[in-house]
Amino acid sequence: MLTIYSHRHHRHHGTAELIDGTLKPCFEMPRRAEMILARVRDVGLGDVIAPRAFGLDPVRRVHDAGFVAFLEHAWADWTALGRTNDALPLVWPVPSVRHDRVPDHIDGRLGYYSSDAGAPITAGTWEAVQASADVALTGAQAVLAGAASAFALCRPPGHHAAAAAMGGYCYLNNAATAAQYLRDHGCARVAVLDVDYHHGNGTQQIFEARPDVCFVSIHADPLDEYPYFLGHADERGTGAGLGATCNYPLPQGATWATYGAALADACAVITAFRPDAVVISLGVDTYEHDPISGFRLTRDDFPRLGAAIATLGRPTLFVMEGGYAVDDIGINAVGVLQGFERR
Ligand code: OKP
Ligand code: ZN
Repeated sequence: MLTIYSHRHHRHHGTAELIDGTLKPCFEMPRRAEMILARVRDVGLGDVIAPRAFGLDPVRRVHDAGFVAFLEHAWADWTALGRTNDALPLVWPVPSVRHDRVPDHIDGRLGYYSSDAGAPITAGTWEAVQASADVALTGAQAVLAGAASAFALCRPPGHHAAAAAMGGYCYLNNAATAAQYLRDHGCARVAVLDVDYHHGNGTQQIFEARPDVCFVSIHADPLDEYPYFLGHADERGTGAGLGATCNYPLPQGATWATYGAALADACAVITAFRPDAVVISLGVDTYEHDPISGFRLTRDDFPRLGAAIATLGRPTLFVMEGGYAVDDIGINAVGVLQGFERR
């Protein structure tokens, strides 16, 4: 399997995140991608290539132009005030206030364009974020060119990013950008299967009203896990997209017995959709030793996950999302890819 990787992800390295009421070093760190790349090379998964530069047009197919411009200029706007620490929001437009005026001040803009304080902007964030989108797009292009599968080793991740909001370590939605690119270049129907421990709220929001991109997600019940406000089983899509969104919220402590059953059901839903291509939002924070998550998948379960995805029998683009047990992230992420190829 071809891997697409950009060293430019190193340009994004947040200092701290607010967790349990205290500042801790960011769990989403450069070593995550380094460990996955090392494992790709160790097992000889296949060639590793750098991404091509696609520019921002394919990104704006799923993101608001004002939001993209905000991301591009946020660091300059922040440092223009003499600030040198990571840029973080501190005030948000709750539903009862106005959303029709975009603030000029960077503090207002950070809140307007975010869902939480979990996505710090640093000097090199925009460069890394653009590279991550290019990694996903280069993977989509490989699949369009006839590859049975490809691995977009994206960092930072993307599935919490909505059309006009960053959040949850995510800035641009790499999986959604790739899915839209597949739609724009010959695939009539595309399925996104999100297996990250956290619900892919951004991806769901981007596609929920559309019948041409189906979104299926298996994740921790939002009643007791981030992102809290989306991911319930009764969210089935809206308008023309009704029926093309499917959520499997699972209880804390879920093991393969529970997870595998949900996955089999999810695969049946995707097969019935008859997609021309499948995009996997690949998070391995479902792992039993993940430091911020509550499922109990083992190292041996990840190849099983890949084998189940292979039964879909469609061209498949894997897009890296979460996973914070950094010492084992390479074994687990590449384990999924090996399970997919071996079946
Ligand atoms: C990003 B991805 C832990 C707080 C979690 C944000 C998590 C973002 C996960 N109790 N805060 O989906 O892996
Ligand atoms: Zn996650």
